[in-house]
Amino acid sequence: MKKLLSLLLVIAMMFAVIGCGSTDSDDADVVEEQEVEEDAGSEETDVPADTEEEEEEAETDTPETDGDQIYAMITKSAGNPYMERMASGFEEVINGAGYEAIIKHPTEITAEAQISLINELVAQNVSGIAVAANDTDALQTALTAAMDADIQVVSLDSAVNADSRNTHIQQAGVEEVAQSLVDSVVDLTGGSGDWAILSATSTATNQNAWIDAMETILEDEQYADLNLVEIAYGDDEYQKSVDQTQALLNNYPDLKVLCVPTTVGLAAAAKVITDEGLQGEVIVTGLGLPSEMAEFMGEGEVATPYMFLWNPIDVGKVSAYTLIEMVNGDLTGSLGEVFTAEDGNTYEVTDDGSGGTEIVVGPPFRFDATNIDEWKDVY
Ligand code: RAM
Repeated sequence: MKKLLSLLLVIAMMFAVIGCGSTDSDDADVVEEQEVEEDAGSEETDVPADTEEEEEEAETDTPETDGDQIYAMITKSAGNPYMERMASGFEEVINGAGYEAIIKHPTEITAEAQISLINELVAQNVSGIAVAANDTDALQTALTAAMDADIQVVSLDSAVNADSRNTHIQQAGVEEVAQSLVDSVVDLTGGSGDWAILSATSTATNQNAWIDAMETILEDEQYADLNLVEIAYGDDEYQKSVDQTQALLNNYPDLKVLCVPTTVGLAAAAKVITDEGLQGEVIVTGLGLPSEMAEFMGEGEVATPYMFLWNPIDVGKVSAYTLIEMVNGDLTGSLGEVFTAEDGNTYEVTDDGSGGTEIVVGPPFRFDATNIDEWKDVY
């Protein structure tokens, strides 16, 4: 009987101990969750974990071990073949390195659409985000939250401001692009007369940077006879760009050249000129995708005798190489850093001229009747 009593006592004590233990750990979990939530809401970037336990928990929660890294690209909008080429380069590099790539094409070409996608990706705890921005400043809160959550962020093609990213992947030097476009306008107008610009959206960082740089170049006395009649916006929508081209033709009967620094706009404008049989009278040039523009180029009187671009697939690839280096802790995006990517090329982080850094992919390339057939199947 005595034996039975002491056995019951031992069992009762064991239950008491287990019970206390579980209560303690439940309480601890609640505290930890509260602390984690507070950290997520705080403005600080690098909040170190308070205890070893928390550090371990943070490590298990982030998918940043080899093999399960997720990299995302947010393009400007759906249905733009240039953006699709850029995304394909990104995917190729990320998948080739054994990681998962997510491509998000916003249904609308707006900052708002991009903000909800960024928020989703932060909730998903991806390792890196590359974004072609629809607005320079509007994505700042969302992207800062991403960086605070240890997600590496780069912009590509169209930049966000320096505080909203680690670096920017710049397709080609802004001044070089602007000078190529101004030289084309001078050449194709003969140096004087009416010309217009058909751009993408009025908030696109890249188009605005090219146009600003063109306007600065045009202040020079030597361009005094050129008359820029209007800057119109087709919002990188094909039909809107067609409509804007037709409006410019109606409003400016002496228009000699239409300069279009967007691939969507250039294809639309060249189609209008061709359909209306205006080749040789109104010339369209700018930045175009060879695959979309080949039918409007070539020998003789064509809508577009020549145009410029760079390889959008490479722009996507370089953004992927850059993010991988950053996620693996080998690059921060600071001025002067250099890295050699899987493609064997060496990339340098340079000054972007507006308080941040950038990596320039290459120079703008000229397409004309002599080479368009070679390139139309490439991109
Ligand atoms: C369009 C987009 C893109 C730009 C190219 C040249 O596809 O606006 O951002 O880089 O044109």
